[in-house]
Amino acid sequence: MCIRFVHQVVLSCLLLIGTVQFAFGQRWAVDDTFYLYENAPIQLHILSNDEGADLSILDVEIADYPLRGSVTKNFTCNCLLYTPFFNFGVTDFDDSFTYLLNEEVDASANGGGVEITSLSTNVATVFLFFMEAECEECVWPGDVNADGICNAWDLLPIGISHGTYGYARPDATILWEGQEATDWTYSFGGDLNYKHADCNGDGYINSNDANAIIENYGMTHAVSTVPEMPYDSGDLTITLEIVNSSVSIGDTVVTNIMVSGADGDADLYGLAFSISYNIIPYEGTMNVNFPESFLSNGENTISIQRVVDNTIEAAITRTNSEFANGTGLIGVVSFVMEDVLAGKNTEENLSLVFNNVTATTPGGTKMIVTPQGAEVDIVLDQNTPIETPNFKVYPIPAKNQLNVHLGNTNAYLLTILNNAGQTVYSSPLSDFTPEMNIDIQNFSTGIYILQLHTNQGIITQKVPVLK
Ligand SMILES: [Ca+2]
Ligand SMILES: [Ca+2]
Repeated sequence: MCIRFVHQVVLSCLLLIGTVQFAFGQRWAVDDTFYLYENAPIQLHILSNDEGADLSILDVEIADYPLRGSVTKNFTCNCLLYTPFFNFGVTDFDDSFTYLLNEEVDASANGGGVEITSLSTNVATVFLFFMEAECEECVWPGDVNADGICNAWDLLPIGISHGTYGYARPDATILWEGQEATDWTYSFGGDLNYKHADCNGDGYINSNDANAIIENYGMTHAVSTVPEMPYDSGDLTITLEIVNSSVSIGDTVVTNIMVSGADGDADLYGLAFSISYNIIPYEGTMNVNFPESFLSNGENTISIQRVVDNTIEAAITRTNSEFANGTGLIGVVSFVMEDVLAGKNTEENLSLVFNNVTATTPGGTKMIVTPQGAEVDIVLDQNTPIETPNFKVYPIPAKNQLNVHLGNTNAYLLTILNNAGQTVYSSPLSDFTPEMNIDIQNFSTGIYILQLHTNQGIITQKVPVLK
């Protein structure tokens, strides 16, 4: 559906009160209050609803007629005349009708309606509403699989159709709105035209179209049906393996994403998934890396990821229309653990769970996937706050140099992690080190985690760096 907001003002010599009402859904109009007398017509200027269009009342067709009055087109006022029947306002208080507009005149509108509610004898509120044109076949840039939401799963059809040419969209943008587009020759395995993968509308499907997914991530629009990709018989298992044997607050948690097929090697083309977690990571540290693997050799793949609430959503797909065959590690999830969720206790485990795992073939079918999550113990006992008198980190935010006053922490190692949980600085400390002046000129803007390793545990301090 193409979004269009329209203001409506109805004028009448019998106008009593006009109040603006921000109506629900697709309705957007101004209420008007009329005196209604039986058999006395009122003028309804419905065409003012259709802002910018030069419409004639000839372009209006009444779709559903009112039950307690009559409606006619009036060429003099270029409006509709509504005439209440005999008992309106006395024993009958409500009425309504709908109308359609000629789409050739205004493709963005398909009509509207009028609701009449009598407040008391002879006084009625008349509410005109405007219906937007149905645009079921429109392209919403980023919602490639046309399921009504823009997210990681939309990357998979781009991988399948990568390199295909078709009709460019006139006046194309990647703004989140329904955009008219001519059907291309090809469709995905389901009833989904390739035009939806050309997010930027240039008539060619390639990695640039994934930018619309990033731009519009999480946006939604209404859909009446969702095209489903058919299933293939190929099956594979995807497993999370947490590398840490136990996890304490402040630790960098590393989890491998492993893939295998029914008989060892797997055939795989694209993969989208979310992983939910029951802990709080340091802001900005939750990350999925797709290192070189049987699926990705650094070429012919595109990937995307986004943290959404307590999950991370990610997708990777090949773009060369050829299966990758192999087994083993295809991704690494890493984060620094800040805290357990409220209500958790020492008996809880860190739990990572796969959701909505979708694997695709080059031909556009889905494969059967068996997802397996992972758990490890959370160790809270070691995390009773360590006394850190005189420990100071400054300036905050830091720019080119970071000063760390160690006080009496007796730390033996200082490390700094980036927001992907990777160690970017490490230095052993001796008992005689009262202060460290660390050159961070090569650091880019972001949140870093400074860790002091002591015999009592790890002291963690967030350090924002601003260039
Ligand atoms: Ca989608
Ligand atoms: Ca394109």
